[in-house]
Amino acid sequence: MMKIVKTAPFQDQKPGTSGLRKKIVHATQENYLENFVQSMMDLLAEKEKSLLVLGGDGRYYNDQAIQLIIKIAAANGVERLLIGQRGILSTPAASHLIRHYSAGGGIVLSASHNPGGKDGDFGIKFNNASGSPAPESFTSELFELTKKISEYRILESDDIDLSKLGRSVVGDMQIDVLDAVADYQDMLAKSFDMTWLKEEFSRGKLSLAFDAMHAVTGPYAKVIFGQTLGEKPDNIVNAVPLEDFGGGHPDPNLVHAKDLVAKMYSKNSPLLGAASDGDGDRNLILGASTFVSPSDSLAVIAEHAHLIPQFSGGLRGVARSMPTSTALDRVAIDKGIPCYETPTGWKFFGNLLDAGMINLCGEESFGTSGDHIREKDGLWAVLCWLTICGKTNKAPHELLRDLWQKYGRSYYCRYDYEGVPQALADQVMKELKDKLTDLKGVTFGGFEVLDADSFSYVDPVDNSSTHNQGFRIFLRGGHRVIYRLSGTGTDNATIRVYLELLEKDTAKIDGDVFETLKGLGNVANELANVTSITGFVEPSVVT
Ligand code: VG1
Ligand code: CO
Repeated sequence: MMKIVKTAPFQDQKPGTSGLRKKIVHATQENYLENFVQSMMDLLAEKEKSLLVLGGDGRYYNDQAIQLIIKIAAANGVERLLIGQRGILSTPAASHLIRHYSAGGGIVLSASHNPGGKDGDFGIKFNNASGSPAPESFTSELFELTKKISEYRILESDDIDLSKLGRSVVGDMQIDVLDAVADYQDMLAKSFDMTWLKEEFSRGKLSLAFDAMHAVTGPYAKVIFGQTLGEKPDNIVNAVPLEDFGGGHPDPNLVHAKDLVAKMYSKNSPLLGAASDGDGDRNLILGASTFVSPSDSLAVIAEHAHLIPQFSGGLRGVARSMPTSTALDRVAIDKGIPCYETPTGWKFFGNLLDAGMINLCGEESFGTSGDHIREKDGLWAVLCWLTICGKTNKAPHELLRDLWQKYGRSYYCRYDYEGVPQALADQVMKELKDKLTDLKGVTFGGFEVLDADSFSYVDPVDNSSTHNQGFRIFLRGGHRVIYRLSGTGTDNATIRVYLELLEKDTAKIDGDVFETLKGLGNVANELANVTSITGFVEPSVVT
């Protein structure tokens, strides 16, 4: 039976960089998720509600949230739901299912790289019919609805058994529980030459250590890297998804993927090391004693795209988020293709991909993908690297060296100041904004400021504009410092400072990244008075 429940609105359901993210205690308040999902339902057109995809990264509260969403969907005229088995889908797999089954969209439950478990975070977002995270026009309208909601509709019914594949009916709605891996794997088999890759593995030319970080990619990695390509099970670690990610932080970087890093920096490491995040859209790429910065990874994939079956028709154009290093731009110039600079967040690539203006894009935050789906795709990026290493007979450090010799090296890293009281973070940004125009021509620690601005973006497809997307400081020599506040955190504010130092002298491209960037890091701190305003002497995380 359908029930109408009176509710009071919450004023804080504003989606951030990638959906709504809140601490579990917050997200599990009475009516909190109900309100958000009902608002989503109110915003969806009839056509979109004919078929929706539903799944999440398996973190704490995933299963309860899925049951709740099923009942609200059934009471709101959704005709069919496709759900991953046990309610689990990686973000790239969800994006693929939406496209593959021509769904009207999908609801993806994930707080991505944020910690899980009872004390961790929960997240929810809507992806549109092309599989892309909903654009800002949708999320801002959604936010407006959440501030006014007064009732929600829910079907009173028993929970659905999501452990078995197959069809069932709830109220007037049909539910299909799908294998979370199968369709995604078929899709990847079209993007890559799996038979050839498998041979390269069996000849010992390719080898991979993969760390699923107890998050969603475990089952995917076991099937794709293990069963299909033949990598040894021992080399696919932390492959059992846990609702608290084993107490770890499912963020694949040098800080949180420590075990993998230790393995790759030891003797007898495999050719490639890789890890993915909570929901499977991020990737970390390592070689023997080598860290591949995500910005360089994107540039290497662009440089060698012709070796990847998905790109056999060539790259039409590429894009990177604004803070991502300019390494990609130089490859694009060499190839004579356009390179677009978008605000942070995958949703800004959607229109460019849909319009066929780009077919490869990425972010410095360990996100890379192509036009096969509309999300970043962790395992896909690993398959790109395996393909490029195999076809060129080169290890990651050789591919990086080739890139830097040809184009110069963008030494790159990001300083994160986490848990900064919101008022202080706002003060850092406000003071910086006020002095942006005065910075021009001033020299700090040997770096001369050529220009400084607040980044705005006009989408070349629909002309929508987005403002205040971070401050860009352009320095003489092609160096940059970028400042922005995170839009995915749930604990006070996080200030992100992105450092890029362009070295064109090939005699100087082998330096240590963090050492090389220290001077620029000090300048960045001084420019924005980070230490004097926040009291943080050092960043909390450097990646
Ligand atoms: C961060 C990254 C951004 C990424 C976003 C979602 O956002 O900087 O590049 O798109 O996370 O990633 P922010 O606003 O905290 O800087 V995750 O893997 O949701 O899916
Ligand atoms: Co993610």
